[in-house]
Amino acid sequence: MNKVELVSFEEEIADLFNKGKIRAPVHLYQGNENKIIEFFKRVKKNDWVFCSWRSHYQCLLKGVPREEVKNEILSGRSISLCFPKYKIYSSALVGGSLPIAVGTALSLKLRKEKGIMVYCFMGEMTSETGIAHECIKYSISHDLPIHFIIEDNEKSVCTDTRSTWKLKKLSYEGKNDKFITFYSYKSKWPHAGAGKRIQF
Ligand SMILES: Cc1ncc(C[n+]2csc(CCOP(=O)(O)OP(=O)(O)O)c2C)c(N)n1
Repeated sequence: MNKVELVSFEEEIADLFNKGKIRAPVHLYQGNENKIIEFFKRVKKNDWVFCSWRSHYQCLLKGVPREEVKNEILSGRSISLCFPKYKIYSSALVGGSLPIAVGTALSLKLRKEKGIMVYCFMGEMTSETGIAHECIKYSISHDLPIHFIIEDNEKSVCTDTRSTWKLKKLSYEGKNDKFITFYSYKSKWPHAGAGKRIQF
């Protein structure tokens, strides 16, 4: 999927949400298309992808057909999209998917399964939680086949992440190495919803 297709998918979901056709939360992406498309060039069919409540782009880029993703969203499951056949899992709990991603990577290592990677996406506030620090520390120390992608939109719902922690620079900000990719983007959408109906 290219940038135009990703953006138009989110626009269609926003429109459906604002018309009351989706009766559950949606968390939309916008503004990170170039970065996430570039990142997905390295993600193979057999790799695992773990996400948060904001995962439409990852599902589409992992190869889940557009209509399948849309149908799940229309059924009210945008917040925790899981497509086991396509090896993509999401959790709506802050930090919820992280230990599962680490466990998957540990299992791959213990079984000596070569050539399969685990990719674990999270927002920048999630990356400042204890659970993220533990998962990242464990993965690096044990040299697990996992890579964490931290997507920085500066906010946790409506709260500024940097002022919360009184940090000018976040813990993983600027990292771009074997285990971590950190990138920033600005979205036109609110944390949840699409600007017209109930939103956080
Ligand atoms: C355990 C838990 N606590 C609180 C929430 C409510 N919550 C949902 S998203 C969110 C903010 C997360 O911000 P960030 O990690 O930066 O991700 P973003 O939504 O900005 O992509 C919070 C506090 C939750 N889903 N789970």
